[in-house]
Amino acid sequence: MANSRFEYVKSFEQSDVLLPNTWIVVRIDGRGFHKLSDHYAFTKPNDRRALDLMNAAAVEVMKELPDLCIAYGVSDEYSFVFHPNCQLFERRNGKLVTTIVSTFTAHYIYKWSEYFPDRPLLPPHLPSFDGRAVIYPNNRILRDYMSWRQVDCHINNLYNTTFWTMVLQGGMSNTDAEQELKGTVSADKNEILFKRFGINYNNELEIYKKGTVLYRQYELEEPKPTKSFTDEESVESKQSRSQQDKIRKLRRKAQVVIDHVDIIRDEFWEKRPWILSGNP
Ligand code: DGT
Ligand code: MG
Ligand code: MG
Ligand code: MG
Ligand code: MG
Repeated sequence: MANSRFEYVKSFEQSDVLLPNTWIVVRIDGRGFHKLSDHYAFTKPNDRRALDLMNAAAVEVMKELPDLCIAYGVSDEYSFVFHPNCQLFERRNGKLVTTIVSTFTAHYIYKWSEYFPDRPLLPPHLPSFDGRAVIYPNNRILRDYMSWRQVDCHINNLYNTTFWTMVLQGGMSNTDAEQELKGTVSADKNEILFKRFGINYNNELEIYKKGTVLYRQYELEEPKPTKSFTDEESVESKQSRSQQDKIRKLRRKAQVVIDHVDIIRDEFWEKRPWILSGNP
């Protein structure tokens, strides 16, 4: 591009490069989904179609961005995780967040009619999402972040399941149900569900209790070395361009799995060492 006397304005742009060698989590969240879910009459407390649509859009994001190594979704939110060695967009915050938000939103809207064939999407009730990037300095803290979201899913789902059962099956008013649930712990809610409605919370669907985790499954000839990645190693192991391209190719070919499992305990991570190691 030719230089012009206007070009100095470029110097007003500020760097927003995220710290190197840290996990990057981009969390997106539906804007005003309380209202949107009412407008399109989502089933309470969980609408399976709405969750499946969130998951389908997130799978497309994973496919389009092979740099992503795992994602976790619950309700109207999704967390997308980039490995510390990720160099996508030179780790620019704005580029990463806006690309994820717009790619997700595009697929969410594109697929809407597949999941809600009887409820056409019409303005002004169009879904949109906000997004933010947060960096986490080591594996432990990244896992604590993921655990935090899954615990949140469990707490909210137990509350919502109990609340809506009291209202929809028990005929209570919203205010009365809310009042009764004030100050209760998990055991109380389990008991209300079981004693009053014969519902064993454990038998609720895993997708509701645990949320959704997306990761890549590799069907490789031989199992990958299960060496797990340490923080020191991440500093040392600067990958070359060609290494990165090779990894990207492998990731693109891998199948994106939709799972509803515990990601708090070690088992999930030990069984799939490539997620934390970033290899591939
Ligand atoms: P925000 O994020 O500040 O723009 O506001 P909201 O309204 O999106 O609030 P948020 O994100 O804290 O809570 C998510 C809302 O979405 C919550 O009010 C319930 C609704 N929602 C999400 N999934 C479902 C579902 O499966 N069924 C129903 N009925 N509602 C859902
Ligand atoms: Mg919010
Ligand atoms: Mg929201
Ligand atoms: Mg939310
Ligand atoms: Mg451009």
